[in-house]
Amino acid sequence: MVTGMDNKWTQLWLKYEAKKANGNDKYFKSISCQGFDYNNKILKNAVDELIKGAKGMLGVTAECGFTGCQTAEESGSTVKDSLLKATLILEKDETVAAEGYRLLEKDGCLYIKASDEKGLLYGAFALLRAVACEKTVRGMDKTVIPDNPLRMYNHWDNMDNSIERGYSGDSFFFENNEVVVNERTRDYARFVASIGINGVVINNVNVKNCATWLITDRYFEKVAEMAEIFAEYGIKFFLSLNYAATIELGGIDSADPLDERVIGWWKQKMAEVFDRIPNLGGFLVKADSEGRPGPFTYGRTQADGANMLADIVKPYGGIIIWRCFVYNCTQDWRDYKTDRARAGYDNFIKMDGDYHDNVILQIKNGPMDFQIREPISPLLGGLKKTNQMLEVQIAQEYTGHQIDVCYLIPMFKEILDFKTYCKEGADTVADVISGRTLGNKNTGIAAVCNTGNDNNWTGNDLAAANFYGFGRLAFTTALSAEEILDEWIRMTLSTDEDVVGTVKEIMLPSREVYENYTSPLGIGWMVTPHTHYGCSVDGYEYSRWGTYHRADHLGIGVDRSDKGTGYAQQYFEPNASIYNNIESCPENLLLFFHHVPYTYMLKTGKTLIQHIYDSHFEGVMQVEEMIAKWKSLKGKIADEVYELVEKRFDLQLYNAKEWRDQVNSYFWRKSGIADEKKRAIY
Ligand code: GCV
Repeated sequence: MVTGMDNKWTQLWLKYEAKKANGNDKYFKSISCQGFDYNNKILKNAVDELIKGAKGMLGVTAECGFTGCQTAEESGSTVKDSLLKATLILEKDETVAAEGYRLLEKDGCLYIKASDEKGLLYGAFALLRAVACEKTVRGMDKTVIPDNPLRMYNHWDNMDNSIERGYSGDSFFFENNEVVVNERTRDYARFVASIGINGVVINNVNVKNCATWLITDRYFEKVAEMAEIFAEYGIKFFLSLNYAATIELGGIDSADPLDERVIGWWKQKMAEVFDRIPNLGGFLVKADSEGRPGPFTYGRTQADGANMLADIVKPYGGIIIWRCFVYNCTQDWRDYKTDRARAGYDNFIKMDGDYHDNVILQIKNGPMDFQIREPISPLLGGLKKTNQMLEVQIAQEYTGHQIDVCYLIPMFKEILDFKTYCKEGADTVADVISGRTLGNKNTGIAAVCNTGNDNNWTGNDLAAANFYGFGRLAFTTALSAEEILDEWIRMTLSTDEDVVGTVKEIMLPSREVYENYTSPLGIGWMVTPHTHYGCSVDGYEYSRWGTYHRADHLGIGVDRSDKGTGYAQQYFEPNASIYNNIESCPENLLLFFHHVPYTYMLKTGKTLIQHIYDSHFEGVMQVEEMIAKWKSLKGKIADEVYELVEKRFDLQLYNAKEWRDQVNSYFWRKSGIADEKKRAIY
């Protein structure tokens, strides 16, 4: 376990190891700055990073002559001198949009131009990325403006230092019910700032026990210290809030959002909190969900709850991010009418337009819960007058626990590209969450993060591609999953073309591979209850969670058409009709929307049952191929990484075989239909 200053963790993609210069070294000889306040901490951090990167990657000791910079005293030169001889110029340029940057090479000088310090920091990291990827900066003229206003990581860390759905060790934010601030905090901030993250929630949305007290004197000092470090990297600090704090902290017998006592308590509390934690961006709230308290208890709406808090934090510039993961988690499995998939939309759509300006509804990508494949939540774009944020999960809760390799950026691309048909010309999910659809500013994207205090941060070294990739994609939605992966490999593993190519071959299709050996055609689940790793076909079939596959001896799937639960009708046309009709429904979502006979003929010319058998055999074969590819890299990447990943691959193969054999045997036994290819099924 990492404690105090025990600096053992890796530097991920900011290793700053020696690189081929390709002419880049000459630009890093001396750095100057024009138009920015030299004492600004973000600027200072940008410069420190440039100096460190130039030294490590290019062997150049950058001279830097302006105040606020680490080497100012050493160099002893004046600002004026430094401007004359500078090769790298950080320049204020009001024409560059907020948080954006322009990298420009001109007359032998390189400029990082930005209108604010955050943009400058992102520009510095972009330049270092180019150097790390051994791309020449000569002739460069590139302007990049972030697509999404809010780009956040949500951590589900608990104060006892466990992490809900964490697969990379324990929390580095908390230990023994205390807030931990050390060098690792700073490194975390550097990493996430380097990929453009500008907001972080440090504690679990299930706010219990000591975490409720994070908004009290008990923790203010440490929390403010952490928030200050984040601020120095352009990151707004957020906390998850216990909706029932009035009861648990305030001694009031209610959390009714319309009760004057409740409102009064929160007013006083927020004045205190924003005073003590100046860099606080606001709060994330999980209410009326999975046992968490909320306004429903008092017969109030979600809007009543969110607006009450939002109005109170507004004077401090705060926002309330309100999660839409509200559903009946005590369902009777015999009940075919209640459909968990419907719940988000049903609970939130009727109050569209009622949410105040500084409320953002945070919506999981699918209507269920981060399955390997599910449709896009119809709330995204369905809400026409409400600020929306997309929530995805890079913690691999249902996608292999960072044991199995599952590069998720292709899935996130699919989600962002989905056409909701909410507004002509600006109707993709990317449009909605960037603010292009509604012209609003309080929008964005958040991921449930996959980090912990393991030395390599993400348990499996390859899972760091998701940690890296989410930020890159959140900043620039148009980047392809391959471009992002390419960068990450070159910055983290090696710039050797063979390594780059082979790792891409392993990772790019890994989501489909995982899908092949787990639950078929969008039906989801079939996982071991509670842990959510490994196969258990009926694990949740007779439970209260609303997550059923409804397999019988004739077929499988949930009828969510107009003849079933009607979920398909929550979409705009033509999506509603496309999903409603078994013939037009995308086949990879077939079992999500329809109850389908095993003998149903798919467009591939295979029956459904044969598809299930084939995809499961194929999935295991693909894992075997991935492993062979990985083994070909021995000696070409760091031994430590090679070996750790190799061990995880052994576990993945075991897992894949269990899934294959359990799923195939289950459906063979249910259907009585043999595999055409007569392979081993039990
Ligand atoms: C933080 C799922 C997970 C829970 C998680 C919840 C949520 O149900 O299994 O661990 O709780 O989603 O997103 O709030």
